[in-house]
Formats: sequence, structure tokens, C-alpha cells
Amino acid sequence: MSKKFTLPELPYDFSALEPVISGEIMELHHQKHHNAYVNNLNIALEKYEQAEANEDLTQMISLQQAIRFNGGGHINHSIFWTNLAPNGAGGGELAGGELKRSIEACWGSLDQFIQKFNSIAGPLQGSGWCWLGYCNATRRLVIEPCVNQDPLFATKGVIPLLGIDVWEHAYYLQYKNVRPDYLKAIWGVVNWQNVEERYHAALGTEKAAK
Ligand code: MN3
Repeated sequence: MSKKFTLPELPYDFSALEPVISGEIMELHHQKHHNAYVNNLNIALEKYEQAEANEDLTQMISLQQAIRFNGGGHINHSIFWTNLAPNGAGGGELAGGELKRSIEACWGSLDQFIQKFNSIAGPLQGSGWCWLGYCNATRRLVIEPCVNQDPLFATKGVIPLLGIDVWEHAYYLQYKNVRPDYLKAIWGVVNWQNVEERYHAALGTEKAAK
């Protein structure tokens, strides 16, 4: 049996992101939603292993959607929790540095970037994510929407830096149907230091690949 995936611990209390995201949302989102992706991923992988052992190619192919969905859910949420931080503990503060300079070079200012990001994330139909990512091919920061739980790198080849979950479960209990209000508020708890670390790692990968 291969190693099972496990639910990572939240790096802060459920209520630590209030008032931007309620403790009730965070607890459900982490303990129920993310946990379900992890459990269902492990179940699908176990079945896949069995199918592989049986050389049952049909079953292997039919399991791919469950692996993509639940595996993507696990990847995305694992990044999302670290992309957030309480206000007063780094949340919402983008320090001057390489990331800030790159955002300003691409979009003019942080405010203009947020405006552009929200204009893509807001109308995204159904369930999905909106990402700030680094594209190795163009060597630029990009804003990239993804549907369902499609993971950014595996489906688009773009390195994820900051992901905002726009599934209704991420905001509905607090913001009801008004996704734009959630998108306006969430920037107050974005952990820019984490995003910056991911950016440096992405640039390092690029340098190492040359
Ligand atoms: Mn979610």
C-alpha cells in the first residue's frame, strides 16, 4: 500500500481570519471539505493501485476523474491555507521586494492587480479557483482561472503562487450570494510573505532549469 495523504493542520485558529472569514466557514472548509478531498483521494488511489495490479486499464482510466478532482482539491486547499494569514500577523501586507516590483511591472500597482484579479474571479461560472501564478514559458506573472478543483500546474503548466477559492462553500455562510464582497475583503488576510516565498521558489526553479 502506498502512503496515504493526510489533512495538513491549519497554521492558525479557525477564527483567526475573522472578520474577513468566519470561524464557522474555516472549520467546515478545513474539517469537512478539505478532509473529504483527502479521504476520497486515498480511496481512489487505493482502487487505482488495485486496478493497476489487475492490469484493468478500463478501471484505471475511469478512476482518473476522481483522482484529478480530489487530488486537485487537496493540492489547492493545502496552498490556500498557507496563502492566508490573520490581520496583524502579516495578513494583507505586501512588503517591498521582487514580488511587489513584478506586480507593479505587470499591472501598474497592487490595487490595479487586485481589481483585475477580482474582475476575473468574480464572474467565474460555477465552482473554481482564481490564481496568481508564474508562467515559466513567458517568464511572467499571470492571473489564471481554473474550473472545479483543477490544479493550476498539472492542468496549465503555471506555477501557483496565490489561489483564491471561489467555490460557494468558501464564502456563502457569511457573504451569501455576494461573491464580490468576499473577493473585496479577502485581500485583508492574504499572506503576501508566503506568496513571495513561492515566487522566489518559482524563479529558482527557472534558474535551475537553464
Ligand atoms: Mn474550498
